[in-house]
Parts: sequence; C-alpha cells; structure tokens
Amino acid sequence: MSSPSTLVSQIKAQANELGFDAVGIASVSPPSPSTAPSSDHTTQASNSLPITERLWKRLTHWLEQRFHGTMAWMERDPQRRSDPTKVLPGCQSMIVVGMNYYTDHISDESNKAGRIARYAWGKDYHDLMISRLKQLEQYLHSRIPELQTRSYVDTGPIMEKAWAQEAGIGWIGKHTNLVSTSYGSWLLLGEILTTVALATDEPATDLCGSCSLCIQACPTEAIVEPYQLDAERCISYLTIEHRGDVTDIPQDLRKKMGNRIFGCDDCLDICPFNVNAQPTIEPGFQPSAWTLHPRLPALSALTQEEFSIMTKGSPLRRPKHKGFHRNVAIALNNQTPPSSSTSTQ
Ligand code: B12
Ligand code: SF4
Ligand code: SF4
Repeated sequence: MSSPSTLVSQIKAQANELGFDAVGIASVSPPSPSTAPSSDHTTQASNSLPITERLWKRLTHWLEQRFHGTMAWMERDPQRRSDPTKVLPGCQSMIVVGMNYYTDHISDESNKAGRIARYAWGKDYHDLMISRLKQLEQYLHSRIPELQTRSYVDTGPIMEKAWAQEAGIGWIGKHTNLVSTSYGSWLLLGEILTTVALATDEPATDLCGSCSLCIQACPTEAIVEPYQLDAERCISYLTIEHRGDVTDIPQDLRKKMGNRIFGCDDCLDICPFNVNAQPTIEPGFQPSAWTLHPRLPALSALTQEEFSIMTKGSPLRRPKHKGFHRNVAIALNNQTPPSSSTSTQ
C-alpha cells in the first residue's frame, strides 16, 4: 500500500477528476483537547470536548428550541446524527467533498416572475453527486480491499457542514452555511465514511470576524443569533420543507416571502467571500429558461402532470405539486396591490 500521504493525494486527485471541486479529510476519532478546533462558538470548555460530543450538544440545543419546526426526521436519534461511528461502526475518517454550483446567470424577476434558489436552477445535486461518490468509493475499495464505507449526499444522518469544516473545506458562517475562501457560499456537500485512518486536513478557521451582513440581509430574522437558525422562520424551510396550506404559514412571514417560490439565497448572496466565486463547469448545474424566469401566472395553472414533467430530475419536486402551488399563490398575492389581494391574506 502507498504511504498515507500518497494515498490521500491519490484519493483527492481521483475526487477532482470525478468533478468534485473541494475535498478534505476529517478524523472521526475524538481529538485530544489540545487539537480540538476553537471555532465552536461556545465556551472554551466545550471546545475541548470531542467533536461528536460538541455536535450532539449543538444539535440537541437546536432541537430543544424547536428550531427544526415540523422536520420531525431531524429529531430522530440525535446521538446517531452527531456520531458517524453509530452510522458506520469502526468509522475512523470522513472524506468530505464539495461541488461548486455557482453560475453567472442572473434571475429575471420582471413581468410577474418568481424567484428560485440557485441550487435548484439545474439538475438535482443529490443525483449529480451520489453517482460520483459511488465511483470514488469503488476506487477506495480497489486500493484498500478490507475497507468499509458509506456515502451520503444529504441522504444520511450526518451533520455535513460541521464535518466539512473539520475537513478544512470551509467554515460554518453566521448564517449557518459553509463558506469557502475559494467558492464562497456555493458548495454543495457530500461525504464518504471509511473505516481506515487517513491522513487528515486541518479544520478550517472561521473568518466571519465582525461581519454580520447575512444576519441583516435575512428578510424574516430567521438567523436569531450568529450561528443559530430558526428554521421555522426561514423562507427555505417555508417553501421547501413546510407542508400545509397558505394559511399554515403565518401572515407576516407570507408577506416577507416576497416572490420566492422555492428556497432563498439572500443570506448567501450578500457574503463578501463570494468575491472569488468562479462559474462551475458542471453542465448539470446550468439553469433552464424557466428556472431563471419562473412566470407566476403560468406556474399557478400547472396541473399535477405538468408539474411532474417540468420538475423531473430537479430538486423542485420536493414540496410536491401542492406545496409548489401554495408558494406560487403566496408570491402572486405578494405582487398584487393591497386593495385587490385577498386570497392568501
Ligand atoms: C435541515 C437542513 C436545512 C433546514 C435547516 C438549515 C440549518 N441551518 O440547519 C432548512 C430547510 C432551513 C435548510 C435550508 C437551506 N439549506 Co439545508 N440542509 C439541512 C440538512 C438536511 C441538515 C442540517 C442540520 O443538521 N441542521 C441542524 C443544525 C443543528 O446543525 P448545523 O446547521 O449543521 O449547525 C449547527 C452546528 O454545526 C453548530 N456549529 C456551528 N459552528 C460550528 C463549528 C464547529 C467546529 C462545530 C463542532 C459545530 C458548529 O451550530 C450550528 C447551529 O446550532 C443539511 C444536510 C445535512 N445532512 O447536513 C442540508 C444543507 C445544510 N442545506 C444546504 C443548503 C444549500 C441549504 C440552502 C442554502 C438552500 C436554499 N438556497 O434555500 C438553505 C440555507 C438556509 C440557511 N441559512 O441555513 C446545504 C448547505 C451547503 C453549504 N455550503 O453549507 C446542505 C449541507 C445540503 C448539502 N448536502 O449540500 N436546510
Ligand atoms: S435562506 Fe433566506 S430566510 Fe433563510 S436565513 Fe437565509 S436569508 Fe433568511
Ligand atoms: S456574510 Fe459575513 S457573517 Fe455572514 S457568513 Fe459571510 S462573512 Fe460570515
């Protein structure tokens, strides 16, 4: 077998060849207090805890405040979600990958158009990334036959941003998303859990400093304090994860949703670290004409069947026809002058 550092260089080269823009390796075994990262926005004392314990504390604190809203699946087994060895017994390292999804298109919001978050302009990132992660997994098995692995792209109980920070890909910004000095806000994440101890990368340092632009940019005050998101107030949650009718969304939040019909990028767009972001060369992330210019009147008339055809292979399927239709109705109502707006108020 190659030396540990040669093996890691080869894995990273393979990952880059498969189209992953960022790749880093984190140790899953508890670090000694002296090597624990100091960017856990809590007390010094908790910084000396092993990462899995810090993640468990953060997750349970978040759940206790009910910041997950109706995402009941987030409540399931927090111990497992915060500890990869409960997902893959004997897990020692995590290979974390990031894919740049930035394109330099500008959404056209003229003429009664809605707005769709950037990550949903093209094809579903889960599909684009998981097939390549599987290929990387195969490569690992060809190099280390006794190895066990599991790979996920938002499909397993893994706290992906924290592990990406641990693997040196970027840091969790005050809006709670990962920020990269090379790719800004525009990385989607995936990972392979492995039972070998690979040479690891240095955890990334938090570079937010005194900036708070993302907190100020949020239309719904969902970032209730730095590094704390109340998902129930977040437009991304309201338009993608929240089930229910128009009136199940509080009226003040409905107004603040503006013309956003799927997801929200306001806190990501404003981040000064986007200055270095370069457009992706990945064809799957290129927008279609309608995702850049989603005309609300036409979308409000979509039948279930038309919705299924238009959203095939796209993240836009997640809220289903019913949820998407609700979002379009709210956006349309937000564009109607107050005297004639009745249906969603
Ligand atoms: C649930 C979820 C949501 C929820 C809640 C978001 C949230 N911030 O938790 C909702 C529906 C609102 C959402 C929205 C979005 N999401 Co989302 N979401 C997830 C999911 C499935 C789980 C996240 C999670 O565990 N949250 C629970 C909280 C407790 O954990 P946390 O956010 O990771 O951060 C806590 C700890 O890490 C800790 N912490 C902070 N700093 C540090 C530092 C250290 C060292 C440690 C140890 C801990 C720590 O404190 C934080 C707050 O308590 C992940 C996929 C995954 N499996 O990880 C995708 C994921 C986070 N989403 C993603 C995306 C792209 C989005 C959107 C940008 C989509 C959009 N444009 O509309 C928005 C962004 C909204 C925002 N400001 O966060 C990407 C983020 C990529 C990136 N670069 O960060 C992910 C990683 C999916 C993926 N595979 O790429 N999402
Ligand atoms: S995604 Fe939008 S609503 Fe959610 S925290 Fe960011 S700016 Fe606020
Ligand atoms: S906008 Fe400022 S505070 Fe928010 S993530 Fe970017 S650098 Fe950090």
